[in-house]
Amino acid sequence: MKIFSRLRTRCGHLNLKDTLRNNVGVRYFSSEFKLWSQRIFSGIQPTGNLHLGNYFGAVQRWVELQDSGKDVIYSIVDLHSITLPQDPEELRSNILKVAATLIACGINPEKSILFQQSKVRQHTELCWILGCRTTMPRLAHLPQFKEKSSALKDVPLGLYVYPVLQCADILLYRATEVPVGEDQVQHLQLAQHLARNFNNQYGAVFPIPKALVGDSHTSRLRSLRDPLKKMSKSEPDPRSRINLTDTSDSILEKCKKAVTDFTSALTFNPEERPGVSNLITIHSLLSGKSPQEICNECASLDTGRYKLVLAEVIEEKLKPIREETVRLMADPVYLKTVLEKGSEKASLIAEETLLDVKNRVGLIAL
Ligand code: AQP
Repeated sequence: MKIFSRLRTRCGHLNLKDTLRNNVGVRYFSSEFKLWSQRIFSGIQPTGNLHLGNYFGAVQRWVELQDSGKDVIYSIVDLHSITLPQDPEELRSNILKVAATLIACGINPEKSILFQQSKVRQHTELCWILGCRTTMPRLAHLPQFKEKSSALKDVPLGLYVYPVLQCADILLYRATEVPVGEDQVQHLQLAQHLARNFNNQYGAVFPIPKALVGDSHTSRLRSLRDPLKKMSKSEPDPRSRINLTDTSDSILEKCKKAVTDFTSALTFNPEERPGVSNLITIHSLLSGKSPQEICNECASLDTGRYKLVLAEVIEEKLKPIREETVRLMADPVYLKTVLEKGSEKASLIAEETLLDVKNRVGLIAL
C-alpha cells in the first residue's frame, strides 16, 4: 500500500494504471519503488591537501549528515586518484593526510564508515560489470573527462572509465543519496541510468541514487589565481587554493596574492567581478553572513585591506582543524587502524551486493 501511495504522489496527475502501462511498465515499478533504507555515500580523492572548496563543497555536509544520525559511508577514493599520474610516496602520505583532515573536520569513525577504496576489491569488480553495460559515447560526453583529457597528449583508459568506477562506488553500497558538487551531477546521472538499466533487466537490485547538491556558491569555490577555474587540489600553483592545513602566514600570503580586478571598492557581483566575489563567498561561508552584509560591514576598506580581514577570518576557522590534523598525522598507526576497520565494515556490505549482482548476471553457478 505504501508503495502505491508513493507511486501516486510521484506520478502526480497521471493515473496509476496508465503509468504502469507506459514505456517502463512493471519493471520500472519494481526498480524505482522498492523501499530502500536511506544510505549516504560520498568519496574524495587523495590527490593533495583538502582545501576550502572541498570543505564547503563536500566535507562540511558530510559531517552534518553524520551528526544527524544518517547511515553514512565515506571513501578515500585512491583508485580514482591514479587515473592521473601520482608519486607513490606522495600518494601514500596523502591517503593518511586526507583521513586525518576528515577526522579533524568532524568525521567520526565510530559514526561513519570511513575507508580506503582500494582495500575493498569489490569496487573494481562491480566497475567491470557496469562497464560492460556502459556505452563509449556516453562516457566521452562527460564534461570532466573532456576537461581533464584536453590537457593530455595520451589519455589513459582509466580517466575515460572512472565515471563507471564512481557508479560502482555508489551502487555497491546501495546508496540512496550522494552529496556531490555541481560538477559531479552528470556522473550521478550515469549512476542513475546504470541502476535503472540493471534493475530493468534483473529486478530491484539497486536504489536509484539521488544527488544532494549544495547551493551554487558552495558547489564551486574558485581558484584564487584564476577565478574562472575552480579551486582544485591538483592545480600546480599552490597559491590557487587555501588548504585546510595552511599556516596563518601562508593563508595571509595567499589572500594578499588573490587575483581580483582594477576596482578597489568591495562589491559582490560574481558575473562581472568573479575574483573579489569569490573572496566574499568564502567569507560568507565562514561567517554565516550574507555577501551584502559583508560588503556593508567592510565598505570603508579597499580590496587590498579587505584581504587582510578575510585572512583573519579564515585563520580563525582553520586553526583548530590544522592543529588537530597535525596531531593525528603524528599517529599513523591510529589512522591506518581507522581505515582498516572502515574497510572491513565496507567490505561486508560490498560483498553482499556483489554476490547478488553476480548471481543475477549469471556468474555464479547454481
Ligand atoms: N572548488 C570547489 N568548490 C566546491 N566543491 C568542490 N569540490 C572539489 N572542488 C571544489 C568537491 O569536493 C569533493 C571531493 O572532490 P574530489 O577529491 O573527488 O575531486 P574533485 O572534485 O576533482 O576535487 P579537486 O579538489 O578539484 O581535486 P583534483 O584536483 O584532484 O581534481 C567533491 O564533492 C567536489 O564536488
